[in-house]
Amino acid sequence: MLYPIMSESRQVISLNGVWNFKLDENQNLDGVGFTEKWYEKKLENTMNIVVPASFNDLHEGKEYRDHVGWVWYETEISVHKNLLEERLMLRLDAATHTAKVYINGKFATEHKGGFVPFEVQVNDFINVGKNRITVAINNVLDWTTIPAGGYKDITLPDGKVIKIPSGMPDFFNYAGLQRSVRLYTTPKEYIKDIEIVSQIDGTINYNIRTEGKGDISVEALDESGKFVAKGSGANSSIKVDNPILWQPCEGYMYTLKVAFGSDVYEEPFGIRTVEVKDGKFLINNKPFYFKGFGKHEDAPVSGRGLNEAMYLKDFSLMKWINANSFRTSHYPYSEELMRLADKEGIVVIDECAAVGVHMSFGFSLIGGGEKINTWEKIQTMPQHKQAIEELVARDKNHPCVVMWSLSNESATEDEGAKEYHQELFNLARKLDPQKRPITIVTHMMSMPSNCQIADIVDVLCLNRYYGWYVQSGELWQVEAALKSEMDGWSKRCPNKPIIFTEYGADTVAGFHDSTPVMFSEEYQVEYYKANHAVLEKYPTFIGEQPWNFADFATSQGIFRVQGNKKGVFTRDRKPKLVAHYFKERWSKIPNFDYKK
Ligand code: GCB
Repeated sequence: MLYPIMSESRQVISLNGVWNFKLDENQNLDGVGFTEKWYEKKLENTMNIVVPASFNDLHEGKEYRDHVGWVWYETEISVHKNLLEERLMLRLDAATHTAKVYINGKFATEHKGGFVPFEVQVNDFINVGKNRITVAINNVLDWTTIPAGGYKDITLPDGKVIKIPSGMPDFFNYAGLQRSVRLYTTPKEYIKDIEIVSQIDGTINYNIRTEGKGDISVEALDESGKFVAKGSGANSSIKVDNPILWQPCEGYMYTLKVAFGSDVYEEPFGIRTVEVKDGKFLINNKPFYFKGFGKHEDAPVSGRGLNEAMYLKDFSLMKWINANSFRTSHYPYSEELMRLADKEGIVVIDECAAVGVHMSFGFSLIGGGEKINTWEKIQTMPQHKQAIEELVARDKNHPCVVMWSLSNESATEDEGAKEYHQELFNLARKLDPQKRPITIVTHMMSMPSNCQIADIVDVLCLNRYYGWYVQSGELWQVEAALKSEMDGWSKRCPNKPIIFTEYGADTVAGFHDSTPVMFSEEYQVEYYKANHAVLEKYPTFIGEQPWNFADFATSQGIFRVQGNKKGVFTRDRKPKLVAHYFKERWSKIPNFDYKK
């Protein structure tokens, strides 16, 4: 799906700003707004809300912040007649997690999946003059959604049964219109989609899909806007002489300017290749070492909402600490962030929103709850496939994306995991024009002895907490336990690259101790040293992404102190002691050829 841009043939109109907002009945998963048809007229008794942002932290009170179920957004716009002479689209960059859109009281579209854009042509809904757009959004996750999660029934003293979340992923369930809402126009005959695949000799293969009849011509421009190559036809190739490659930390970007009839669209692209070969992860044919983080889209006040200043700050801190990469744990991040990563040369493992696809995580981890074979019960497959289709459709041309992650910590230790994930792997491989490597990130109970998906993936991405959730406070035990697992992988998958996509220790900024004890800043440093002492010895260990870049909001629980505190930075982006350790460590690890 093309990102909305202005060009000589296209207009973009932002609908961001202050909207009207109303909670539907808390914990009534059906909501009363539909039975009472709130969308038919202007919403009553509303509060102000800002789009884009998560709604949760913008007003006070538990009933508001922890609202479960439907919420209603509404805005009124006035439209000039010229707009309706073009093809007019309404695009919502993210509505988390399920949305129904009404225009002037009429149902226009709906979408399930809270982290990717969707759009609808609105010429038949919009009038010249005043119009009302109403969006109902539901934040409920269950065993059919991606992310997945559970609910349990609670009976109140008055006999009323309500649902409360149970077994949700470890990040606060921020929701709402978290990214931009826009109208945009195209000519009636228009460019639908562009696929770009580059080779490092400067060959650019492209494939352009259009609606209507007309000739297609393309021009490649360099970063200064200078013309460097041209071609024609829908499916062809051009050659850029002496190309400047897209490199980690040097994100050189070209533009493919496509003209079709009266429509013009400009798609940014980089020239680079990625491949997994002989136990190495090659970028432009050179062995790359991942230094970076698992992240979240998370910030005070705006929650998971679009926050471009924070994106730039985070990338600046990543450069300061000598990092080169991150994973979009645990859902696709905003298009603006991905475009910035392209320009900044930050390498991205792009994860679809499949987190929580495990129906007895507690049982597997500590023997708590019931043992359920996830793959016999869970119904996420249709949504999971849609999530992969939408992710690849959105992000396929980004040079920053070097690998797809199809899920985080699903029940990969259970029988059936291989069949479930093989289908998704085949789908992603088929859809991606660049045929990037693909991974499935596994948790601590998915070991060399029982992991069902290790043979499918191109890279083993492991989330491991030796010295935290196991060997807690006993760092001297880390060596033996970690070595035993790593030796297991060397035996089972001798030539497969391994990245630690998560490892970390909760650390409350300002807690210090002369003897490093858990939660102190000193313990966090010692924790990483103990892990690195083992990992460094393995030639196929090709990347380290501590969990997490920054402290982040979670739901409440006895394991969380106002959120997850495993950040290398605090939530307001101040370095903890360990940040200085990583800055020093990573200054000595080059992007390329670290592991020969
Ligand atoms: C994990 C999860 C991540 C959690 C983290 C933790 O394995 O992938 O979402 O936040 O552990 O801190 O427990």
